[in-house]
Amino acid sequence: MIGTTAPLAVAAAAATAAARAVDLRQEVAALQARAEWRQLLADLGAAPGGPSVADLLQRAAAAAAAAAGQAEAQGSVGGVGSGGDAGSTSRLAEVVQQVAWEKLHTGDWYAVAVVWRDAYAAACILAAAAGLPGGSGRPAQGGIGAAAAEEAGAAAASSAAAEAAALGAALGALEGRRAKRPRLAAGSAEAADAALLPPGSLGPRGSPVAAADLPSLEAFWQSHMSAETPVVISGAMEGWPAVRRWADPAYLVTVAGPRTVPVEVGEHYLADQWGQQLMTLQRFAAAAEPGGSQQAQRGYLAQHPLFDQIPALAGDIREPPYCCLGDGEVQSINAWFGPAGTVTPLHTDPHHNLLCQAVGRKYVRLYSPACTTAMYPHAEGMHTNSGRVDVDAPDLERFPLFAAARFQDCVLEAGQMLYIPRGWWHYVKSTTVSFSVSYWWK
Ligand SMILES: O=C(O)CCC(=O)C(=O)O
Repeated sequence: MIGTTAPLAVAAAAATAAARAVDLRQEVAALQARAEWRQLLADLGAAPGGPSVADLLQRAAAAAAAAAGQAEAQGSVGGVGSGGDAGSTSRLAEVVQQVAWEKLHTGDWYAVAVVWRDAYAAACILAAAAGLPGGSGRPAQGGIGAAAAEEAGAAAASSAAAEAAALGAALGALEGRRAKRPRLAAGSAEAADAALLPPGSLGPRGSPVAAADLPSLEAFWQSHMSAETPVVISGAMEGWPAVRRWADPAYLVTVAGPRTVPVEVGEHYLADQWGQQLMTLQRFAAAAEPGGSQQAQRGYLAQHPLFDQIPALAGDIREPPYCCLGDGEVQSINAWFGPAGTVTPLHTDPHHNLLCQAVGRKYVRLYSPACTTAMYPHAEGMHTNSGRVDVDAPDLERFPLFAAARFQDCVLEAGQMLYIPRGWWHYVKSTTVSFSVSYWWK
């Protein structure tokens, strides 16, 4: 009960908290009555490691309901967050969160049972309920009376301010990361690569490919896959051991040095004097280093299903979750490994593509399907999906429409992946030793 000398605002806050406690008790009771809740407990009961988690969830929900009952009876500003039951709710919910989190982050994402997502969500709801009204997940100080009410109010306000400050700092950091780089900044890695870039690259004739930091599946679907627009995705290769391991040629040699791989030799696959050679990965990796013979010959281990051939290397890569969209059927996973200067000429593919950069940098230029005429595709033969224009030295007398075609371009860095929508024309040139992995899916 609130003391009669309590200021009106504090009395109002206490009344609001008590009303929230009533709401919450009803919410928790409703949660427990729902068919989904029962289903969740049943599914957990059948999942490996799930029965004890089902038990913890039930106890957390019961403690939340009891705490809401106490708070309602006391008219406490602590809401569900006051008293021992709130503490139990929060501790039990935290354990469930931790167990579910472990399950969600172990193994391949698609192999994790859906029940662990639901268990995690339910635990978050209960943990949030335990922390009302501060929302910190910890029981708020408080009880009866103006002083306690004021203290609770001040604590909530300062915790809210701290949360806002932390959020502001996080957003600031994100904005900083997203800040647009000047195109070809002097002294940058891009500037160092500039000698290798085809004319017009990263300049006003093109525009930068959109960038996104670890977009959600929904955002990726809405803004890129269904909209058929390319995007450079950062932050989605954090779990790839390849990014760290493959930068060291000695690692590749240790894992797969004696294995024989097909290497394309020549300017690119449309050029005269182009051919293929078989050699060991060890020999190719050594010669692909700067100044090595493969750089001079433009040797390229290109579009090769290396991970079927050498499963030990497949353990270093992770299928991007975005590949589950659409029909969600990955058609092929290919390796692209070579020295600086390898070229894949303008072409289109009938698949969605995520080109994942594990090592080094690549320049990529993209033209939408609307530009097909300006790409001057080969009319017949094996290469009707390839353009006749040489992007490095375009013959504008023969191919005049090419000059006006608008494009998007980027330099893909290690740890980034580029989404190339189905049917988009792309030209790719490595500007350093480079190792990429492409995922093609329907
Ligand atoms: O990385 C490359 O050289 C070409 C990649 C490509 O064309 C593709 O993934 O479709």
